[in-house]
Amino acid sequence: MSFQKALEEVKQGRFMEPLLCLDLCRQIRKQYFFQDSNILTLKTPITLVGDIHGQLNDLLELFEIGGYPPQTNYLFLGDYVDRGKFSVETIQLILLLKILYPKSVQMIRGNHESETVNRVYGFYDEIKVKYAPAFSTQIFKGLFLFFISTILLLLLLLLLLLLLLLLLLFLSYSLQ
Ligand SMILES: [Mn+2]
Repeated sequence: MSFQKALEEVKQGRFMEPLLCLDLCRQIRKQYFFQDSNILTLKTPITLVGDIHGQLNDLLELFEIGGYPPQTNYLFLGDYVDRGKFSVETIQLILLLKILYPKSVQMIRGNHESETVNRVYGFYDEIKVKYAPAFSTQIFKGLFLFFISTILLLLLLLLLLLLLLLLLLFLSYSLQ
């Protein structure tokens, strides 16, 4: 099944087949999240959307009113999942739109795009209900691994700062 067809399915409230979902995660990760800059330069007009929290019907209504990408450009501010009952469909819908219309869909990470938070607020349990055990962990990790590049970059930056600090300390000692 193509991503275009999957988009129509998810719009009807049917979550993606596991293998197609994993493929989507892989492609998103490869094409965007490891290459996108940490600072996004965006053009107006752009519609900002925050805190969908698994409310698929609200997201669909929002697109009905505001127009689907690529007709309208969107910046999603994170917190796609948890609390609502359709977190899986919500994140899949947004990721499908991202892969199909990359220039019209930008995403940043909210505090609910995190494994520990998801284990408490519903996303983790929702995936376990919707996908067989053989897939659930992979899908859970897949749907969020793309956000990890930001964390890795931050860690790398911290490490560099630490090294610089050590170097300065070393220099100041050796100059005395
Ligand atoms: Mn929130």
